[in-house]
Amino acid sequence: MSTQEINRRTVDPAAAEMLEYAESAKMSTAWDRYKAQQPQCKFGLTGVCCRICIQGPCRIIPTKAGMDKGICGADVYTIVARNLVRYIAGGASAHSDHGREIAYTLLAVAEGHAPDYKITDKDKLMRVAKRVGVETEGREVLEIAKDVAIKALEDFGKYDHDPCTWLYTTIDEERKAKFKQTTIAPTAIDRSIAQLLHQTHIGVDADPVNIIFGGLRAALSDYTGMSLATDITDILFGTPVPVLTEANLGVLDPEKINIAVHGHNPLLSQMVVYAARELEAEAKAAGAKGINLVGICCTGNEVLMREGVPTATNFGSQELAIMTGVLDTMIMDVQCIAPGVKDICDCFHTLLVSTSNIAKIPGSYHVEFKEATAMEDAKKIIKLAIEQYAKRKPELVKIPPYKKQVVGGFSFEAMMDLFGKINPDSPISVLTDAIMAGEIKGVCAFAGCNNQKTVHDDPGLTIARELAKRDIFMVSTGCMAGAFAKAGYLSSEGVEAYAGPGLKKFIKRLEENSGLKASLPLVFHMGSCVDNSRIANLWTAMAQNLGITVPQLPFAASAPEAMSEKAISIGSWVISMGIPTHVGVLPPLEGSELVYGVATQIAKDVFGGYFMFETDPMKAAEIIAEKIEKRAWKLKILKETAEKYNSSLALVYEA
Ligand code: BF8
Ligand code: SF4
Repeated sequence: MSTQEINRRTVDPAAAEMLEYAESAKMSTAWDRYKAQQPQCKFGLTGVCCRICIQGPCRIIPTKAGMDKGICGADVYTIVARNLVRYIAGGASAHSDHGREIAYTLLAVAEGHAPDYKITDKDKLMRVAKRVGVETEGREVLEIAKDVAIKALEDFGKYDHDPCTWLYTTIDEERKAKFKQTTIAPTAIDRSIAQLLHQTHIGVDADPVNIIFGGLRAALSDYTGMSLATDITDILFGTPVPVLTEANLGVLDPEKINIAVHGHNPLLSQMVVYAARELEAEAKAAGAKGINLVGICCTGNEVLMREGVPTATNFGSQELAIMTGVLDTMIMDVQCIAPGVKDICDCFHTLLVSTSNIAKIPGSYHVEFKEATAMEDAKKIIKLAIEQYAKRKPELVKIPPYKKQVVGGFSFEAMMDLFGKINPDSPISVLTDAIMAGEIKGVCAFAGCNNQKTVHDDPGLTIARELAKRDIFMVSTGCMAGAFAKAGYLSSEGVEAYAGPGLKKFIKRLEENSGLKASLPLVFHMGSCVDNSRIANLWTAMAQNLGITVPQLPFAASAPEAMSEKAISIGSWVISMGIPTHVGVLPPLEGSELVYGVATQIAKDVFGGYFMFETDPMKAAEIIAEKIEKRAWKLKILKETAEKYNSSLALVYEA
C-alpha cells in the first residue's frame, strides 16, 4: 500500500506508521488481505447465498427464472432472514458463554474451589441479590454469592416459562409487557439459541418475520448473558470507578517486559494483573525495569476500567502491536483474536499464549487457564514472558510515539456517583434535567468493532465530533472506546477541541463537582462489549426518571464499524429495547427488501427502536442527531401538554 492509500484506510497515526513499516518489511496484515479479497462476492454481501443444507450453496437471482428460489423452494426473504439471525445465535452464544464462565467462577468462589478469586464488591453482591430475589437477611456473604451464582446459571437452562431473571429485573414494565406481547422474552438463554438454530434448519421456518422474532429472542438472551456477566464481574473484581491511564502503541515501554492481554475474559486478564504485581522483582532480575501490561480489545477494556491498564490498540490494529518488536507475550483468551497475529509473531520474538480450550491457534503456546489454579497459571504465563524478554531483537524495535491520556472507569454506578455530587437525591436527574433544559440534546452510545470495510477508527471519531458540536452527551464501550481512547476523546483534550457550548458547560459542571483530580472526558468509557448492559441501565434509569418509555427517550446508539456476530446481536437487542441504532456498514440484508424493511421500518412500529444503515459518517451524524433532537422536541411538547392539563404523559413512540 502506498502512503496515500494507508492514509485513506486509517486515521490512527500509530497504525499508519506501522502499516508503512509492514509494507517495507513485506508483512501482510488485515489491510492487505481485505484488499486481496476484493471484489467480494455479491451473493454473500447481500445475504442471498444459502448454505444451510448441503444441497447448496443456493444463490438467488430474483430476476432469473429458476434461480429466484433455493433448491428447496426457500424464497429470498427466508434465506436473508435465516442468515441474519444465525449471526445473532453466534453472537449470543459468545456473550452468554462468557457470562456463564463468570457465573461458574462465582459459584466456585462460594463453594471454596477458586481460592485465587474473592468477592471484592460486597455491596454490589447485596444489591444484585435483592434485585434477583435472593434472600440476604442474616445470611453469610458466601451463601448469598452461591445463590446469586445459581440464579444466574438458571437463566441459561431453567425449564419454567418465566422470562430470564437478568432480563426482567433490569428493564422497565413497559418493555416487559412489550416483550411478552411479542413473545420474544427468552425463558432460558441456551434454549433460545438452540431453538433459533432449530428454527432456521432446512425445512422448519420459512416465515421471515417469525424468523426475525426468533432472532430477537436470542438477542435478548445475549443481553441477559452480558447483563449477568457485568454484574458478577463487578462482584468478583470490583465495580469500576474513574481511573486515569493512556492509549495507543506509545504505551509500550522498551525498557519493560510488555505483555498484552487480548480477548474478552476478565477471569484471566484480572488474574494476570494480580500476578504481574507479584512478579515485578523477577522481571527486574531479568534486566527489565518491570512489567508493563497493556490491553487489546475488550479484556483490555475490562482491566482498563478496573485497574487503569493502558490500551495498546483495538481490534483493527491488533497485529500492529506485535510489529513494535517489544511485545514479549500476547496472552489470548476468547473472541476477536485474529489468527493473523500468529504470522506476525513469527516475524518477531513475541510469544503467543492461548489459554482457553476453545480458542487455540496452531503454533501458539498453550497454557490451560483454570479457575482452581488461576494465580499459578497466570504466573506461569508471566514467567514465560520474562524468559521471552531476553530474545528481543533490538534492531527490530520500533514503537510509534503516539499515546493519549484516558479517563475511563465510568460504570453505571460511577456515573451515578458523578451525577450524585450535584443532586444526591436523584443523580440521574442531573442528566435528564440538562436534556429537558436543552443544555444537552440527548445521549448517543457508541459500541462495536473495527471493520476493514471502513476507514479504521474514522467513522466513530467523525460522528462523535459532529455530535459533540451539537451538544449530545456520549458514552462508549468496546473497540469504539478504543478508537476514542487513542484519539484523545476520552480525556479533556476532546472536550476542549470538540464539545459544543452546552455539552462543554454540562461536562465542566460535572467536573467541578466531581472531586476527581483528573478532568472529565468528551466520551465516557463504560467498559467492554458485555458492559453494554451498563448503557441499558443508563437509558432505563433515564426513562424511569422522566416517566416515559425507552422509545421516547432522546437516546440513540451507533456501531460505526460493526463487524462481529456479537455486534449484530447487540444491535438487535438495542433496537428491541427501543433505541434507534446506526450501523456504519451494510450487513447482508439488502438481498431482501422485506427483511431490510423489517429492520429499518417495521421494527420502529413494533419496538420503537430500529436500524439506520449509513456508511457515510457525516450523513450518519446528521441522521443520529436528527433522531435524538426529534425525540427531545417531542418529549418537551408532551411534558408541556401534560403540565398544562395536569394529566399524565402520553406514552407514544417516535413517529
Ligand atoms: O466484544 S467491539 S471487535 S473486541 S466484538 Fe471484538 Fe467488536 Fe472489539 Fe470486544 Ni465487541
Ligand atoms: Fe438451498 Fe434450501 Fe439447502 Fe438453503 S436450505 S442450501 S436454499 S436447498
